[in-house]
Amino acid sequence: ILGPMTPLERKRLDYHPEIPSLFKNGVFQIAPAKAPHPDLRSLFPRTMDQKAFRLVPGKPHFAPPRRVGVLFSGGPAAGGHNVIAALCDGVGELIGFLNGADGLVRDEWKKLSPDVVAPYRNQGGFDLIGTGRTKIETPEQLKAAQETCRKHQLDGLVIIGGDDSNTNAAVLAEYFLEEHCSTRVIGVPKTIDGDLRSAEIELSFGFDSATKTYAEIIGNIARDAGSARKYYHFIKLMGRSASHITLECALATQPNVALIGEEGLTLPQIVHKLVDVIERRAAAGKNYGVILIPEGLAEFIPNLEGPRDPHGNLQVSQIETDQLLIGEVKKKLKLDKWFPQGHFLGYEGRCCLPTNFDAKYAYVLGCLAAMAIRDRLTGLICSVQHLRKSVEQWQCTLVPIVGLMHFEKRLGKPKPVIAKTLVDLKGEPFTSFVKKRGEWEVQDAYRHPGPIQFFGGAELTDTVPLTL
Ligand code: FBP
Repeated sequence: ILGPMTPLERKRLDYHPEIPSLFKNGVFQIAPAKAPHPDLRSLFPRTMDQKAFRLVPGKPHFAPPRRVGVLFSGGPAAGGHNVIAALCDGVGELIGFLNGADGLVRDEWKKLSPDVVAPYRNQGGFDLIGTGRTKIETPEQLKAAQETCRKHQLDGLVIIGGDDSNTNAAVLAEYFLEEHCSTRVIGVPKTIDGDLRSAEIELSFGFDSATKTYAEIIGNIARDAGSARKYYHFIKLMGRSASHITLECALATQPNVALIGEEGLTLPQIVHKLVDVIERRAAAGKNYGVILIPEGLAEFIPNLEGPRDPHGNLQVSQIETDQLLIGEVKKKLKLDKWFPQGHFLGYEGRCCLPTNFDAKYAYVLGCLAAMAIRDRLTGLICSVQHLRKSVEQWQCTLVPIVGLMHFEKRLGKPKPVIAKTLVDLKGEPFTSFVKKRGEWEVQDAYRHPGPIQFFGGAELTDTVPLTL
């Protein structure tokens, strides 16, 4: 499907993501793992007491896993193709299931030989094999998935996904053990939302590229706002329930207001806040501004309903929260003239060329998944810690997925799922934002980060997310 590559895409093929040397001279050592919720025992009897496995110096064995399957699940995130590239480099034969878990259930796949993977190295998107949001839960789906893995004699299956997709990975790992199917299942943390975060998982890949893309556009809009001096830009940002993306973009661009859903303000309180800032700015002669709105704000507004995905999540990207707020603010404002503009930044950040950070991080996650399958591990998710430090200092561990799960009401029923992590209102990223935001309301302090850079000094090309 690919058209001729642009010069930049071609140049990115030459980028070689760095990996910690422990992948050449390391082995897994058992490490303590978080105790899972006791009520999960009946659902995960075989994977419940799993330990974690940390990569430490040691004498490695080099026999790679023979056959591995891989699939993307959920929304795209930049870096995904590098997980596949690392698997392709680290396993005997790789096949990719098409369009997410559906490909596994329906046995729709394609061979991922080095030639096929080559043009996708360091490129954005998930278009090599596609993705989907199917939840594997019925006995028929589980059986079909197992039959596919047996038919292809897979040593391992790698599921690249967010919280719901890694819940799928845990369910499959348990089921395969129960059915004596020898395919091992390993999860890789992906999502631009940044909500697959915990003491065990520092960040998912894709967050850095998405937020840098949005921050570039917000910075440009802010400069337009300060130039034209007549518009109020209400910018809704993707990120489902959690406001991590909005917080990261706020720290990067310093808008006049950035709403954080987790603060729990009611709709009237939000409208009151916005009207107050707009009127104070008007009194200072400024009839323009930039306001960031997390799409997940919709989840915090009581009685606001909308469509839900197969996992039971409210599809907040389809709710026009920016327009809702513009309408409510307009009703309360006492200004003669006021020109709001609504924007939605979401899909434009999921498939960009990955930043160096995401290109490296995703490649390392793929190396870790290949090694886990080689060592016959299952029901674990790849975790890389110390991401702020140099790649050589990254600490690579496999963590039991069951330990990250809790019970949540989905479509009216309690379901075991990985908990989405919201913005920590006591954490350093949020508290440092709170210290500054008052200054940004009337006095313009916009920052303009500009586009993602791939060439130049490391201070341009290798920055890490500010919220890290
Ligand atoms: P994942 O959690 O699957 O990575 O998806 C994230 C996301 O991009 C959200 O930010 C957004 O609300 C949602 O996907 C949009 O879903 P869809 O792609 O189905 O429109």
